[in-house]
Amino acid sequence: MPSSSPRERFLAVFPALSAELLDYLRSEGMPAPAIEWYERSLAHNTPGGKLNRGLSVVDTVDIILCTDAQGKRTRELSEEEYRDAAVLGWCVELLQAYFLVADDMMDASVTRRGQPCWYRMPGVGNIAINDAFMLEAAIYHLLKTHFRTRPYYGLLLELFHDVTFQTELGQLIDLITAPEDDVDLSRFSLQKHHLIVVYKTAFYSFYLPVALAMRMAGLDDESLYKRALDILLPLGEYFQVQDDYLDCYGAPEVIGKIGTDIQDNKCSWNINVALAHATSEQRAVLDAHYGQRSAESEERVKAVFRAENIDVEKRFKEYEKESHARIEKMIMDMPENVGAKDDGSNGLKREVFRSFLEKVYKRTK
Ligand code: GPP
Ligand code: MG
Ligand code: MG
Ligand code: MG
Repeated sequence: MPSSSPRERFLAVFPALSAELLDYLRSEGMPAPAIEWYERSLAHNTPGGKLNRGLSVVDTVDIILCTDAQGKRTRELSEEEYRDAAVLGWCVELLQAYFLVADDMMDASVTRRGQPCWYRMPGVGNIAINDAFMLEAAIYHLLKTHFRTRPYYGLLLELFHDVTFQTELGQLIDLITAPEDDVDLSRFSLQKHHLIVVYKTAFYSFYLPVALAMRMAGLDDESLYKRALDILLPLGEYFQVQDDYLDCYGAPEVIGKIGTDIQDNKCSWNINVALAHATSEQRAVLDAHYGQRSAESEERVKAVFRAENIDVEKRFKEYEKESHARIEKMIMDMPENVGAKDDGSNGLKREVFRSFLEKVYKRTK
C-alpha cells in the first residue's frame, strides 16, 4: 500500500483484529447484544488517538531490520513482518485503551479524544470497568492467535505483564498522592513526581513499544534492553511533563480532553514548579484553592501559575528545550548500532530513539 501514510496503513489493520475478537465471542456462543457491545467498546476506545505508541512498534522493527547503521534503507518489511509488527502495535494501543477507560473513571474526566469518556456514554456507566478488563483481555487473545508458535512468545507475555504491573504501581502512587478530601501540598515534590510519571507512563508508552519490536526483530542481548530503558525512561518522563503542562495550557479542542489535574489535586509538574517559586501569599492561595472542585478555585490557582515570578508557561518552554538537548545528547553518546554483528545485523540503532524523540518534541496534543 505505497500510497497510504504510515498511520493509514496501520489503521487499516485494526478492522481485521476487531473482527477476529468478535469471532471469538461468536465461537463461544455469546448473544448478539454482547458482540455488538464489545464491537462498540473496541471502536470507541482503541483507534481514535495519536497512535504514537502503536506506530513506534512498526517504526522500530523497520529501523532495526531494514536500515543500515547510517540510516540508509536496505530493504522493505515483508507483508508478514509488517503485519506482525502492526499486531504488536495494536496490542500496545489496546493496553492504552484499557488504561484510559479506567483512568478516566478514577480521574472523573469528562472528555477523551474529543468525545465523551467511555463511562459517560449513554447506558455505559460502571459497565466500563468490565469493558476495561475486556480491552486488556483482547491483548492476550491476539498474542496467542498470532504469536503462540514463535520462540519469543513467552518474552512478549512477560513484557506485557511486567509493564502492566509497573503502570498500575504508578497509577497507585498518582492516586494516593492526590486524595480528594485531604489536600496537603507538602506531600508533593519533583522527586515524587518523577517516580509517579516514570511508573504510570514511561514504561508502557516508551519502553514497551521498543522492547516488543526488539524481541520481534530477534535482538537477544539483554544489555540492549537495559540501554533502551536508560534512554526511554527519561523520554517518557519528558512526555508526561508535556501531558501535565497541556492539561492546564492545552486547548481542549486540540488535546481532545478537558484538564482535571488542578481540581483532582494531582501531583503534576505545574504545581511542583509553582510550589518551588511561590511567595508565602501565593502559597496560601494554592493551599486554599488547589484540589477544590470548583471553577473559581481552579481560576485562582491558574492566576498563581501565571504570576511573573512563577510563570509556569515560561518555565515549561525552558524545560522542554533543556530536556530535548539532554536526551539528544544521551542518544548521540550511544554507538550508532550497538551490539551489532560484523555484518551490521542484530544491533540496536540509535535512530530508534531519535525517531521517537522527534515524534514527541514540542507536541501540542
Ligand atoms: C496517564 O495519566 C497515565 C495513565 C493513563 C495510566 C493509567 C493507569 C492505569 C493502571 C489505569 P493521566 O491521568 O495524566 O492521563 P490523562 O491526562 O490522559 O488523563
Ligand atoms: Mg487522567
Ligand atoms: Mg490519571
Ligand atoms: Mg494528564
